[in-house]
Amino acid sequence: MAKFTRPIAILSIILALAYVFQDQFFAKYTSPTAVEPVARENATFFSLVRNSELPGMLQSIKSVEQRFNNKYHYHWIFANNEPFTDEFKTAVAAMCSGTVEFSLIPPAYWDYPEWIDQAQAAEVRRQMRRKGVKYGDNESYRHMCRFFSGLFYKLDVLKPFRYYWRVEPNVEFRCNIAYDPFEVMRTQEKVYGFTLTPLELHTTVATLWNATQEYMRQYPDRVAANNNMAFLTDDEGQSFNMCHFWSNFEIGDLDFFRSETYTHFFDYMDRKGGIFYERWGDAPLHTIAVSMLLPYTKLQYFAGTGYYHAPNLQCDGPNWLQEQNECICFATDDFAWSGGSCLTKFFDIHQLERPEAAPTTPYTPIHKPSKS
Ligand SMILES: Nc1nc2c(ncn2[C@@H]2O[C@H](COP(=O)(O)OP(=O)(O)O)[C@@H](O)[C@H]2O)c(=O)[nH]1
Ligand SMILES: *[C@@H]1O[C@H](CO)[C@@H](O)[C@H](O)[C@H]1NC(C)=O
Ligand SMILES: *[C@@H]1O[C@H](CO)[C@@H](O)[C@H](O)[C@H]1NC(C)=O
Ligand SMILES: *[C@@H]1O[C@H](CO)[C@@H](O)[C@H](O)[C@H]1NC(C)=O
Ligand SMILES: [Mg+2]
Repeated sequence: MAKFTRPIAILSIILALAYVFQDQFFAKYTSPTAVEPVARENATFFSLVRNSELPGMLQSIKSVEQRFNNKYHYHWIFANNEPFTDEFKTAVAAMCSGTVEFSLIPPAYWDYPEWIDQAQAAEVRRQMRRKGVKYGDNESYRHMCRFFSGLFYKLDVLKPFRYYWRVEPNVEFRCNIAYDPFEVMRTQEKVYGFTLTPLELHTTVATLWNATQEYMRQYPDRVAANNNMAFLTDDEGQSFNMCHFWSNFEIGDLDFFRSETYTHFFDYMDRKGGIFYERWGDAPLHTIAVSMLLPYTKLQYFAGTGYYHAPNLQCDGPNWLQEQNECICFATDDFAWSGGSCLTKFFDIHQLERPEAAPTTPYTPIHKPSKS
């Protein structure tokens, strides 16, 4: 009997080992994606999101994967001020083609700084509620704005990375992105990439422009030459025209945000208290920072992505490109170059060549300054 059992035992062990390590043994024959590996940049996706937003997050991931990331498999970081549920983590990990990481935001990053008078902040929220200001009475929204303005880039999970691409729940890319925007950032030495440029609600930023001018007067050496400040005013600096880069889409250089140049600006603005006493958003704060502290050549407009975040859509590619990139959008629905958008101003003031198919209408001021 021993004569037979020993070979059978050995065979069983070999079969068991083969079963356990089958992925390693057979991957190169069976993997459907056995193609040349695509060069990847030092970059990650980044999403701040709540457990309750899981369906919208999955929809955004699906869109990003289909339109871009299925070729690259970039890492994706999800951050939350509350622990993610197992349901959230499992579903999201299954939808991402790259590695995923979940980050619990330190409580101090989702709290009031000690110089903020919380009773005054609560009073402002009550007033804004009476006036019907969007998100005006919303406390968590302000923590979100402060987190994106001055804190997200300090998270340990982002330390290993140079570039991030912010993705919110319920957004879509309605065209294929047939190149790597991260590669554009690195090779063209860009610091901040944007798509849509709408107007801010002036009731939420009543003293932001004053604070900005004060900063420029106090720290003239920090204001970059060839900057983008003209983008933000239609009356030679007297007032803010409400133009800003819509930060729900942004691709940025984390080394800039982590630098003393940026953090000095953020700390100054944070001390002013406008995030809580008004409703300064991360979008105008990022926009002012990159427009003041950098030459405009560091800013990159990413055309033709079909990016959609309600209610605005970018659909500005020429027909041939829309076909090539399988766009599901119509140029007639494009917001990027429309009269309600500030994009024409960005191209006009810097004498940049507009993308093919973009309208040639020059910028005309759209924000009516409030005379109060
Ligand atoms: N974890 C977490 N994420 C939030 C919270 N509030 C907003 N967010 C996220 O912050 C981003 C901006 O919020 P959103 O509701 O889309 O604001 P809007 O685009 O200005 O209307 C989205 O990615 C949200 O998922 C919150 O209280 N907790
Ligand atoms: C606060 O704003 C968030 C969006 O950031 C929204 O989802 C939530 O419903 C708002 N909460 C209140 C109480 O209005
Ligand atoms: C990626 O970028 C970060 C930040 O600049 C840097 O510390 C890190 O060394 C880079 N990693 C690689 C692999 O180049
Ligand atoms: C802005 O500053 C000017 C003086 O520089 C002042 O007259 C004006 O009241 C300030 N506006 C606000 C809204 O604080
Ligand atoms: Mg949003």
